[in-house]
Amino acid sequence: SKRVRNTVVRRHFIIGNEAHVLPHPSYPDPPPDGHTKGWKVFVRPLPNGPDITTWLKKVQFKLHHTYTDASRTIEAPGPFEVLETGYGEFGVEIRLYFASESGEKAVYREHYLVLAPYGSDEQKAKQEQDNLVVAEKLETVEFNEPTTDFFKTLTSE
Ligand code: SLL
Repeated sequence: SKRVRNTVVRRHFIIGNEAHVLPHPSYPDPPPDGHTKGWKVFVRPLPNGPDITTWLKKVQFKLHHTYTDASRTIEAPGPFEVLETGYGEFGVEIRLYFASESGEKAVYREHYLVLAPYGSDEQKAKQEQDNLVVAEKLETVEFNEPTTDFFKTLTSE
């Protein structure tokens, strides 16, 4: 299909995780043997940002091979997130799939799970007190010369 020449469309979103020491109300009690942390990995819009499900249709999260069904696929409307318990940190392999009219291949990102408090002593103390660790980053995808149909989707928000 036709493409919009000399045009780049960028979209921003968040990839991150939150983590808690178990037990915690969001996770099964008792946790599986040896599991000390509960965590959630997610792909989400910016706070008060535009909907991302117009252009983002599916997210595959590939967990460490020690998990059963390590590949977790979430279709729009999501939420694009995986809630789990475990004991260790690892890199989550994330594949983003776009609206079919885009003709775009999936885009790959890695998010390294952060389960332990980090930062200054003060920041760590607060994370311990709240029993909440959050590690988020701003991500960008760039669509270079999008198809005319996908361009309409991207700009109709
Ligand atoms: C580590 N390199 O040893 C890492 C490996 C393993 C993560 C982390 C439990 C999986 C399950 C789990 O947390 N696996 O029992 O379902 O720190």
